[in-house]
Amino acid sequence: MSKLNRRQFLKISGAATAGVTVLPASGGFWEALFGEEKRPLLENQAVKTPTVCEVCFWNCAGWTYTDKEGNIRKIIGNDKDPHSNGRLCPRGTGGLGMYYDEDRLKKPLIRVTGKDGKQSFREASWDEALDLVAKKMKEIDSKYGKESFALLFHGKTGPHFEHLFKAWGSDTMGEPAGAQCLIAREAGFIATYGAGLASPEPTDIKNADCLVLIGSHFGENMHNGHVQDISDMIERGGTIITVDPRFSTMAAHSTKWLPIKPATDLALLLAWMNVIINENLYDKEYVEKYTYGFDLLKDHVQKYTPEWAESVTTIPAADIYETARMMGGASPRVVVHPGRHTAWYGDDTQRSRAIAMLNALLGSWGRKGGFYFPERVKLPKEPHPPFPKPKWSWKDISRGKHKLAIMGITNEIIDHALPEYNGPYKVKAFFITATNPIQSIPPQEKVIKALQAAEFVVVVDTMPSEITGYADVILPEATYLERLDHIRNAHHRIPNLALRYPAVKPKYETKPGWWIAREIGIRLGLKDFYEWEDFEEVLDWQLRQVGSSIEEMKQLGVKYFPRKTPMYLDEYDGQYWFNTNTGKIELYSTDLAEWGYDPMPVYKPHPEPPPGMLRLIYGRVPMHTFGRTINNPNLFELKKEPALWVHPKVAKLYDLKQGQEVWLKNHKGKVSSFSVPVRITQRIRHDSVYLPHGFGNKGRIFVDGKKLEMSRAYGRGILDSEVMSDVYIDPETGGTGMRSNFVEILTENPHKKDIES
Ligand code: MGD
Ligand code: SF4
Repeated sequence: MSKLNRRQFLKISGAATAGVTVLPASGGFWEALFGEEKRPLLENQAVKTPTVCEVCFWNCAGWTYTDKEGNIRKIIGNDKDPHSNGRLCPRGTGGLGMYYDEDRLKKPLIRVTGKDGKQSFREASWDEALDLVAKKMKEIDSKYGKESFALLFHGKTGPHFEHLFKAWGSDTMGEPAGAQCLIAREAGFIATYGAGLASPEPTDIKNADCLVLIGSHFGENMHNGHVQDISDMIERGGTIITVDPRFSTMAAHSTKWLPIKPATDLALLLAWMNVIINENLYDKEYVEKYTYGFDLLKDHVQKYTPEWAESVTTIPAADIYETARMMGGASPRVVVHPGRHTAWYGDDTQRSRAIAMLNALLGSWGRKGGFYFPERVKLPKEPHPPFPKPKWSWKDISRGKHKLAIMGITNEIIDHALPEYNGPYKVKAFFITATNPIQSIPPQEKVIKALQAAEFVVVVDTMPSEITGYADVILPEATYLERLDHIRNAHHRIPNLALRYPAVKPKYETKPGWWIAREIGIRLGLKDFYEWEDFEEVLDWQLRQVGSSIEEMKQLGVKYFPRKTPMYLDEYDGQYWFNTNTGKIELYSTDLAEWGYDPMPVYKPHPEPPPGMLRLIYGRVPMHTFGRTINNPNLFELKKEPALWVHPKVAKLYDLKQGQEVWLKNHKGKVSSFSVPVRITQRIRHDSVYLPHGFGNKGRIFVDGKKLEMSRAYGRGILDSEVMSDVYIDPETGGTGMRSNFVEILTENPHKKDIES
């Protein structure tokens, strides 16, 4: 493949170069904000405040610049930040659009009519809205118990509400970043190494000679620091192997692209292990010293030959041999990347296990150029009385069925709110903050049914996204640029802390999450859990325990602390004890065996597209994070709507023209609400279509008779979740695989009759 220099790569991967502001120098958004006059911003005219980006969950640290009139003028990266190295991605640079978006929720709202997602609200004071929330929480408690009030959350605002719920006595909680994203990956690595990965993943791409990406579309999904490491790797001439049914941005810069048949990745991984073991390409000393079950694995993979895998994956056996040898040749400086959104096919823990095991064979876990051992600062938690013990919690809902459910499983919490659920753990009310389950927890029909059956729903959001239409009370949160949140304390090469501090006062009548949670807590009689007035006091106390302070962090933004333990395995003199039953890396998992799961991954075929249908695969575009950015005025300018990628053969079959608007109908007859233009391209396999996630917004509420919606994003593109009727449950974790949904393309508007009538 062509060799690109770093500058070209970043340009392609991000549509704009990471670290260079994407705001137009003149016109468009800038003009809309500040009028015709284009005022240059001088350092001495601005106040510089540290922030941590919330546009995606890489959480880069940066600086906001606020001018004398109190306008936030720009956000840039913090040079000291290991997540961004001083360069924000286009989404992060455009993050100030979240603050300036005129469609934002501005005041607390209380429902006045029914509950079908389109109904009416009236404005309320904070006191009235918070009193109502507290009253309803007490009511639900007295009728069903506190545990029946479930919390769904996401992002940095989540911990404020977790604290509230735990202090009150409910631990019925979950986030889509678990079951709909990375839970299976974490479980697969924990079963192998006794350790998960968290974020940012401790991949030592900086020092790697070979990087293998299995469905990880870096550059399109962002992950800023890693994109920078990869572009350096490209410059160094490293080997990159990308496995993807789509010729992704990363595939375009890879040494080898393997256009795998969707749903068959585990077959490829097993065949790679077969070659690496049979051709003695594995790291013998490492495997002998640190692993358990090698001989069992050797026997297990014998049947998974590259020739067998060719028939399953459609990747030629010769390519499987060649890429296995590339990995073996680079061992241990190889990263077989674990990915992040791994909720694909319902065998996701086993696929992630196979990735973990392949890394172990290559000797890359804990090795330079493979995976380093990350470390974080031991930051004490704020002191408070012990949390009361709930009678039941998310663990009772999920752990019996899924032994590796390491966090609340959102879709199971939702199942427990359905009218047909008659068991002991009934969910009767929801508190939903910074997540939009209508888009993110398919199947959509179930979520809607559960929300409609609930006796009370509170939504804390910044935007009138779909979920607000199902609320009884809507509480408008200030954006990340206007509020304090917990200190970012991520695992990293060198332990470090980063501060998010408000650049400006909250706009309109919005309030920060910590304030909302505390006010509810006080109304519930939980004063002992809130022995402070302002969350800044908590942060300052925490920082002082580790020798810093808010004042210092306001100057630094990011502060480093010394490592206490070695970063690589070799520095432990063979004394390393893995946190597994055997103390070794488990190629044969003793836990999985004991709990009745496959102790080593076994390939099982997945559903195939019915005749005439195509598999729906989905992902990200560089300018947007799920649905949270689609109305952001800056980012909307960069990407207004998605396109449906279709292969020329499919286009011919349906007689499609480039850019033609189409609708989708899935294998259960579910039709998309809106249309999307087609992009006819060789870059996608003929058996699949590709649709970026997060578009197709149809949130619309009425406030005192006036329509409130995300005016730019409303109705643009198709939401993938709308045509996801089936999810495949990962038995080990309960995670929901979403990639076995199938669609046909409709060229006529299926809603035409409705419109005409
Ligand atoms: P977002 O679109 O970020 O995704 O799932 P979600 O967290 O539901 O929705 C966040 C909501 O938070 C939006 O309503 C937004 O307006 C609001 N919001 C944004 N910022 C703030 C804030 O500061 N405070 C408050 N209170 N609200 C805020 C993400 C999840 O979705 C993930 S992590 C993955 S990996 C999965 N991806 C995925 C997919 O690709 N396809 C499908 N079909 N489903 C998916 N589900 C998962
Ligand atoms: Fe923000 Fe981009 Fe960093 Fe994500 S990768 S946190 S959007 S700057």
